[in-house]
Amino acid sequence: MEKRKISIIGVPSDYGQHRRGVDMGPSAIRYADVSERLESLGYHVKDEGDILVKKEIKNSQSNTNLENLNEVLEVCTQLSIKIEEVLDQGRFPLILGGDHSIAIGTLAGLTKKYTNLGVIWYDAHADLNTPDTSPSGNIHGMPLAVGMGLGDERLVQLGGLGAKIKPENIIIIGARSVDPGERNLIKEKGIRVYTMHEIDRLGMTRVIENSIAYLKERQVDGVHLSLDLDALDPLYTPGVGTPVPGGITYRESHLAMELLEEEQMITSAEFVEVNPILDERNKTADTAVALMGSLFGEKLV
Ligand code: 6HN
Ligand code: MN
Ligand code: MN
Ligand code: MN
Repeated sequence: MEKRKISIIGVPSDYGQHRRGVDMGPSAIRYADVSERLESLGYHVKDEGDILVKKEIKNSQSNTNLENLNEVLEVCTQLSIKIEEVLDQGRFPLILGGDHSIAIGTLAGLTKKYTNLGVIWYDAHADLNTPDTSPSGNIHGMPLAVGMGLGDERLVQLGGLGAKIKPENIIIIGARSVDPGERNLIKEKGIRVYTMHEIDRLGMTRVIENSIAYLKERQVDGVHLSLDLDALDPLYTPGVGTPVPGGITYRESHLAMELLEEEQMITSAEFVEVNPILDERNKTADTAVALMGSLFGEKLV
């Protein structure tokens, strides 16, 4: 089988939340040898460099329900254009965050090509807040809602498409910190969620097998993996801004990536929320790259 061509896109943005340092995520992941790892698996890897993110002094006193909206809009607009370009070249977009607000741009770019996109949201959080329900005003808690067409119109209209993903094409895996407004939305829209409870009860194998079967039934034309490193337990990924105990293990996560690879279903991926300032000797970036290895077919024997 012909190995795919991968384009790495760095998005050094920390505008979706309050903790500085996550803008250095792409550097930390590159330092962990992402290109070399994927090239060793036989892929043609092109590092597209970083999306240009202007560094401004953030007003920590600001008290809005949409922190740094203009900066997030600018970053996401550029990212969506870059992704479209990469897709046009027949390459696999591999996006390195940055905080999770960048997924607004990712989804906008992807849905220029995919009209029935499936999304696997691997995260401790649901990221389904709107400005009305957000407890923090941080946009990194909103990208999945924006993808469904909910929330601030300027974010929703990014890329000019409005709603980009159908609620029934979304699967959240690893949730264990869900806000009241998010819980209501999950129920109202019937979004499929595998919380830690289901992962414990079913095991990761069935969680992923069920997810694959579900997305096939939906007849999706592509599947985006949005992997927030805080889905894993902070034991394995301490370098994240919003850690939540009781998370997915390192081994379960590798298994998940391996099962997805076997199915050859994933058509784009992003690894977000790596914050090297909060990390222990680049452990979180190392874990991200190790998981990419499994996602792209690394085998021991
Ligand atoms: N993330 N639900 C919280 C909020 O502020 O909306 C936390 C969001 C975390 C977002 O980790 O990508
Ligand atoms: Mn604030
Ligand atoms: Mn997230
Ligand atoms: Mn999260």
